[in-house]
Amino acid sequence: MLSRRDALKTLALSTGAFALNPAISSAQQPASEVHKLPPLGYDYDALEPFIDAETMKLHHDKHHAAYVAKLNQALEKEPSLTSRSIEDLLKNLESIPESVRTDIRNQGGGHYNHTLFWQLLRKKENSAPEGELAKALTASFGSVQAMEEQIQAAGLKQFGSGWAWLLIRQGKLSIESTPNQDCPLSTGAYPLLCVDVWEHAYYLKYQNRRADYLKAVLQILNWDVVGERFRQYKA
Ligand code: MN3
Repeated sequence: MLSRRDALKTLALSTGAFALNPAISSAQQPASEVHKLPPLGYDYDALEPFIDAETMKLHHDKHHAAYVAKLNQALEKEPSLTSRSIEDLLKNLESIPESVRTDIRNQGGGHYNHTLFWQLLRKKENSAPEGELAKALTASFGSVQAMEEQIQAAGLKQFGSGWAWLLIRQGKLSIESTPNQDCPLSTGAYPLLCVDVWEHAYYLKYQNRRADYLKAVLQILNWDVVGERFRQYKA
């Protein structure tokens, strides 16, 4: 007898073989593959014990994958949008036909926000902002520690699901939060850093303790990536 797990695996493998058969594949790129789930870039357990492997696996393979799949489904209704990057779509939500605007905002935002979030996580002792970024953070918030406290406060006060952000708005560093999967690109800001505060990001390990989760994430932020985004903005 096949277990349910084996049966699902067999089904997944046979579905994959079906999709790869050139005799039945379409010559055109199907809309369902316009946007792809990017790899996590590290093992599911790479952030233990700060973020557990099971959460990372579900969060990336199920939640993020669902945003990508639903974004692609929405684009099937508006093929004219398939050549535009996710950044371009989110920066210009007003230009999107109303029939798919909410899907682009929610599913597209979910895709962009998570793609950035994975890049921002890394387990490394004593990681901290450096160089121009450190100077700018200190000038704007008083100290790096004060900046971190504000990110934690933004994540805590976001009611329900959403994100906390360090971003540049009108040339100034700012800490904000957004509800749902709303992306600051849509309101003219340039995101440097984001922290997912949806319950799916932390509930398995932290349950209702969002503050503990935020504290943990602040210890595994990849400040090299934030610094690089800051340099790109300045360039
Ligand atoms: Mn999430």
